[in-house]
Amino acid sequence: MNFLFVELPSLHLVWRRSGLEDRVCNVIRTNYPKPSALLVCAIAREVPGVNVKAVDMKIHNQDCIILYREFGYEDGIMIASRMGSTFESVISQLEWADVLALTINPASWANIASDFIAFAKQINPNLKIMVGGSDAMFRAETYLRFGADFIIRGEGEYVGKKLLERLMSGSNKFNDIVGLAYYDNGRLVDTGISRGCNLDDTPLQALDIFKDDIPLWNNNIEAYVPTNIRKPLAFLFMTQGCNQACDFCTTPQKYGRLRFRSLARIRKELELFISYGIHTLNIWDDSLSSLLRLGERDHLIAISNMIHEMGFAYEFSQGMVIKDLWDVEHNCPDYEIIARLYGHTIRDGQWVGCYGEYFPTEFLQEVNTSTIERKLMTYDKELEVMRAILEQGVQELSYSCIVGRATDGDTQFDLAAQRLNEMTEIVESYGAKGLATPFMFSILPGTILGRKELTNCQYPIADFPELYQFNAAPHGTQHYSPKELMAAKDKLESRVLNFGQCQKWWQTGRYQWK
Ligand code: B12
Ligand code: SF4
Repeated sequence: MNFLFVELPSLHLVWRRSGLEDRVCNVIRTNYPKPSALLVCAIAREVPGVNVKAVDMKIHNQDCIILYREFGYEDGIMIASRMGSTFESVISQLEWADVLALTINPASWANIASDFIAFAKQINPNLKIMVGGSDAMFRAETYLRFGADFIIRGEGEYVGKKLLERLMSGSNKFNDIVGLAYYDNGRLVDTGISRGCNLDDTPLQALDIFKDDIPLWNNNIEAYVPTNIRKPLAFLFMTQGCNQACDFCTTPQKYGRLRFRSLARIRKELELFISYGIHTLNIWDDSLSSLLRLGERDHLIAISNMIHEMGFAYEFSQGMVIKDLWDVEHNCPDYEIIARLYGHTIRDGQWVGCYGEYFPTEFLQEVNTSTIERKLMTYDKELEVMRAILEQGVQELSYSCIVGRATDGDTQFDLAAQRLNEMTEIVESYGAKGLATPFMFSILPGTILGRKELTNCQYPIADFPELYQFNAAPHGTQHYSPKELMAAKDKLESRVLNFGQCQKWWQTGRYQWK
């Protein structure tokens, strides 16, 4: 059986208004290792008789921008395009395949997925199409209507294998496989969400399948990797799930409770990276520091020691739960753990240890951030943790503010601007680079909020999925219409980024350091 994984082209969303410059309204990220592809391909090839190929359409042909849809948005139009390889460029792979696998995590890719599924079925009507990821698993019927045959709900480790085995055997019985949605004679069958797999049983990332792309994995997430850090880089996940329950986040519903990998398993993955010449990591765990709350302090320290011993430079691209870095007993930052996680040395002329992090402050527009989410602390304590991290000599820090909650108006935006600038000043006073990245609050399927409020948006997800990606406003607030909210975010950006940074961001969807 021939199994093809396709990483679809990027979304490129432009807001066009009369008399104003066009404005890119989404972050565009391309040159990174695709974690879902690397894992799903590894899962598939564990099934005897399955041949695996993969194509990353985001990383190639980035000059190619093809319009696929326009829609009215406030006083202008949104122009939605695909950026990357053309559909036509994968015809021969689609003809070769028996199974097509897609991962659709961000909802904003839904219409690209829909068009690609239709295209793939036209090229090869016998294809079985499987789609997983955050958006597909929580909007399974939408993706089945697009033409997908199976939706993978939750973790794919067991589901993926079982499903492929069943298809290989010619069986039509799938209703005993937990983690699937599909139509059986027009009737929806939903076997629930698959969560809680043993992370040590997960196969290693299928780097060999992407070996030609590895040299292109040279960009981290916000702006650029410092020049003194070796490229290419790899993505590393050592835990899965989360025991917190922030109401805007999909992770707890998607993966369930926090679990972690053994040191031996992590070491194997790191050895694999080294064998491909990779010495830099983007650590993407949703809440790595929550190991502390699980009573796994020693494990966290051992992980950090091992990564250092093995000579890796790394950044915490998803950040840490800031509150976990606070020593409650002594009422100060947990200096010991911060030194372990964020420290570095120079070995043989190379940076070994932490060079950067995303610092998830999230709701700086609130006077008391700690009342918004359990994972946050008061602003002054957050700053203390930030200073403690900077003392370790990290080179760059990005920090966010999620704006556009129902109560947000001018006062909140002013406070956000003031605090983001204050943070930049602090970061720069340590000789590091700071980058403020305000995000638009979006209510997503699979979140606590989504269950209550998804249908109240002026631009519902079913019709306008492109707007659900943290940089466009599918809704307004009590004080702003969607258009005014967009303007407020632009103004905030112009207050916390310099002219060049704003131009780059608004014109290309890419951040840059000052
Ligand atoms: C790493 C990450 C990124 C990376 C990589 C992209 C990616 N993988 O999607 C980067 C930084 C590029 C990224 C960017 C964005 N992201 Co992001 N990202 C994540 C994060 C933290 C982990 C996802 C991941 O890679 N996990 C590891 C892989 C292995 O797991 P997985 O994809 O879930 O796959 C497993 C299963 O789902 C299943 N599976 C999936 N597909 C398939 C297919 C088959 C056939 C099978 C069998 C199984 C299967 O099996 C896999 C193994 O268990 C998630 C949060 C989360 N915990 O999910 C957010 C998340 C996916 N991101 C999100 C968003 C919104 C974005 C952005 C739009 C944010 C922004 N404004 O910039 C951008 C857009 C992406 C882009 N390229 O421009 C949202 C999506 C929510 C939604 N429904 O829209 C999430 C869920 C975070 C959140 N806020 O809740 N992201
Ligand atoms: S935002 Fe972070 S801490 Fe909160 S539920 Fe999601 S993963 Fe957990």
